[in-house]
Formats: sequence, C-alpha cells, structure tokens
Amino acid sequence: QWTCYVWNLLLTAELHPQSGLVPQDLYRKVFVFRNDPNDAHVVVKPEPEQSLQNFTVCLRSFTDLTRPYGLFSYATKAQDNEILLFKPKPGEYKLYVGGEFVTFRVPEIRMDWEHVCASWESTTGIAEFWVNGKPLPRKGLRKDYSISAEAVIVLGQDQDSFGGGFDLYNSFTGEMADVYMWVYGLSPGKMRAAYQSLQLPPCLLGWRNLQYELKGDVVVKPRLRETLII
Ligand SMILES: *[C@@H]1O[C@H](CO)[C@@H](O)[C@H](O)[C@H]1NC(C)=O
Ligand SMILES: [Ca+2]
Repeated sequence: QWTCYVWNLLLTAELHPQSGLVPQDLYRKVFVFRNDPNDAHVVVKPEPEQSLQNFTVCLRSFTDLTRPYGLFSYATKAQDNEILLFKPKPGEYKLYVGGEFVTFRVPEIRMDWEHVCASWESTTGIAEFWVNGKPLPRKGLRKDYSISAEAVIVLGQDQDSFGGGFDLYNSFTGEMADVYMWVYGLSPGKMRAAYQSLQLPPCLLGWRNLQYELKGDVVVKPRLRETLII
C-alpha cells in the first residue's frame, strides 16, 4: 500500500542515495524547543523538491506561549513568507501564501496538544484550515499563484530572509510532532486521518521518515503520552 511512510522510504533509497541528511523515523517522538526566546529551529528537507500549485501542511504543537510564534516557515529567495503557518495569539492562526495571508479564528481550548492542517489550491485560491480534525470556514488567497521549489523549510521560527532573519520573540517554545506536507489538498477523510495519526498517502515531508537538522537549543525526546489526540 502506498503510504506516506513507504513512499518516503522508496524515494530516499532510490532517488537520493547520497543525500546528506539521514531520514529518521520520529514515531512516538517530539521536538522540544526548550527556551523562550530562542533562535532554535529545525530545518527539514522535502523529497523531492518541486514547485507547487497545491499543498497541505499538518503538524501538532503543545505550548503555553501567548505571544506570537512561527510554526512552519517555507521561504524562497524572492519571498520569505512563501508558505508560513503563524500563530499571532491564542485563538488565531495566520496562513501565508506567496506573501499574503488569511486569518483563521480557532476555538479557545484548554492547554493541550493542538493539531492543525492548512491546505491551499492555486486554481481557486481556496485555503482550508482544520483544527483537531474539524474544518473552519474556508477562505481564499493568491489565486493562480505558483509556489517556488527552491526553498528552505524551517520549523519553530518565522524566516524573514532565506534560511534566517528570525525575530526571537516570534520563536516557538514547547513541543512539536507529526509534521507532514503533501503536494495536493488532502480529502476530508485524510485530514481526519492526519489528526488521528492513521495511515497517510504519499507525502513530501513525513514524520515517519523525516530528513531534518536540529539548529540550536532543540532536542528530540520520546512522547510523554501514547497518543497526542485531544
Ligand atoms: C491542484 O489541484 C487542483 C484542484 O484540485 C487540480 O485541478 C490540479 O490539477 C492540481 N494541480 C497539480 C499540479 O497537482
Ligand atoms: Ca517572514
């Protein structure tokens, strides 16, 4: 069966045997960003790099921050906010595509792991935002835009230049897990599957086979709980 996990394994073995970063299976693990504020981040490598007309990004995070922070930052040389998942304050997310953004207001929940999936399609500009397996009202931006392939993807910071330009007071502190990216919009069923940590279709970035580099004060630790589903 073509799952995200198997797909990554095959790509890594067949297409990128010499790749510098060794893909890791982060099953039941998390990234812990320990300090506030900090310049810690994780650089992740997509397999393979390609320009995008559609995408879905999902991840889970756990924090007690109330100030703004960047979660997922995909920057190109021309546009630092090519794709950006940013939380300006509790109860709100901003999704940037090609330098523009839409705001999604999310229900205030008790402090716990929060799972989000953001998707966007160029043909309509429609952006979906799912929180803990449930969709918010859809919004739209950047119709007919195309996302460039040559990018640096950083977790835990907002890049303001290609691979850097971090505002330390927009850094993430806390725990992050289950980071995925697809080159298409996931179906509602797969959005829910991502929330539930079920089997997922072939992906560009996958938690079970992630090429990553830790930069600064961030560590990989086992999960404290079996399941991170609220
Ligand atoms: C992007 O998604 C749209 C709508 O689902 C689809 O028609 C189009 O073929 C997709 N483009 C690519 C390059 O996958
Ligand atoms: Ca930025």
